[in-house]
Amino acid sequence: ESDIGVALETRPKTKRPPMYKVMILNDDYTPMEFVVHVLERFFGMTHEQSFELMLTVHKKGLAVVGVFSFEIAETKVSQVMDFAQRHQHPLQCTMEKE
Ligand code: NFA
Repeated sequence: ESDIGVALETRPKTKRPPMYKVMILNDDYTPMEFVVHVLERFFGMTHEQSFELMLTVHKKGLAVVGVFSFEIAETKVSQVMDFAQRHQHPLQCTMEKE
C-alpha cells in the first residue's frame, strides 16, 4: 500500500549558462588601425582577421567580435573601453545576451 506512488519527472534540468555577444560599434573618429590593434590584442585575431572585421564594423555599423560567458564578456568590454579611453578614442564595445 505504501509502495504505490506516481512516476516523477526525472529529466535533469542542467541548463547551459547563457552566452554573451561582444560587439564593436562604428564611429567617425577612431582610426582604423587602432580598431585592428584592439581586435588583435583583446580577441586573439590575426592581422588579416582583424582588418576584415574592422571593415565589417566600418561598413555595417557594428559586428559581433566574439561570444563568451558573462564574466569573460564583461572583462573584454572593460578592457576595450579602458584601452580606447586611455588613447582618447570614442570606440564603443558592448555586450548582449545571445
Ligand atoms: N569609421 C572609422 C574611420 O573611418 C573606423 C572604425 C572602424 C571605427 C570600426 C570604429 C569601428 N576612421
